[in-house]
Amino acid sequence: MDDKIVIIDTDAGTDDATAIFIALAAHKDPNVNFRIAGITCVNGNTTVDNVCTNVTRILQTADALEIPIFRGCENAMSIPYVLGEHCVPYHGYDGFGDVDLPKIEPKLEDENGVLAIIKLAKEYPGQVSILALGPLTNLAMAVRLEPGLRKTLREIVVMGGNTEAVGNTTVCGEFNFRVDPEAAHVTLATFECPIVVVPWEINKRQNHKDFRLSELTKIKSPAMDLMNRIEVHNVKKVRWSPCDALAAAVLVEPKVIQDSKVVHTTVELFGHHTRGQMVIDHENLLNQRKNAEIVHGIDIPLYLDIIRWGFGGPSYTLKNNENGE
Ligand SMILES: [Ca+2]
Repeated sequence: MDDKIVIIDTDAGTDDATAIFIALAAHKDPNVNFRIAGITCVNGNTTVDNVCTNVTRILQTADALEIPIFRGCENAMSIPYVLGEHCVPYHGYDGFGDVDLPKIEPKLEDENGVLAIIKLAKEYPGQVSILALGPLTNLAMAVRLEPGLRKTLREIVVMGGNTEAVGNTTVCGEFNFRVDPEAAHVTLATFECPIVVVPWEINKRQNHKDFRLSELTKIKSPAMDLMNRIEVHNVKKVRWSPCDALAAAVLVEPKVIQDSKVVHTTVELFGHHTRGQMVIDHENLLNQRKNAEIVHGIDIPLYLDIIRWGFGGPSYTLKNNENGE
């Protein structure tokens, strides 16, 4: 099979960092058919400029600065999302925990991230998988600029949306969808490739804080050193379940999905309380195209093996082979 060519679209974010380290492990592992062609940055957890710096820092840490980084959209397609006045962003104002890190300059390509998605999709027709870890502004803008894109991607794996109307940003809004509901709507309605959605609720049901503190913290690797610094506040919180990491694991190793359902889904744009909520046609009442596979259950031991591997632990592929899989 042809290589899986991957574009990571990110609003990094400490959980994006975990996801990107998993993708980088796949990129570097000769046993995994996975190559990162570029990383596009988008406004979300922090400003797009901070995201560009954070992604540069991740690639520098992984000695992978040959992967091109593109600056994408600096705001939502329609109405900018403003965090409540007294709210501190979950990943800190700079996305990386507001800790004291050495100053670095972002290493960016000249091209905008939206145009880079279009260009790479044309360069590798039918081969490009998108790992979407932030608000979907870049993707939606790309398909509006180049409608042919809706048929030329291999797949999109999205961290975002919700299945039970559980919000983490507003009462009914998951962060990535709520920051740019129009972009989430366009993405789900327009792209015709398989779309896998890893919703908020599946992350909310997990807590791997003990694993994080007792196992991951002790791994000696540049990636883990960086995570131990930028997650210094997040690991003190009640739960540790890095949402974006699960989307990365799903893209790298689809066997991590144990339960999923293919449905028609869309996004509420006009509700006072429900703007940005993902709406699933459970009973097929709209009789519309089933446009997304929603992940409901995962193989947790395999997922944790993949996270370990992302930070320099043993390859999860070797363990699977030992098990005769
Ligand atoms: Ca993210």
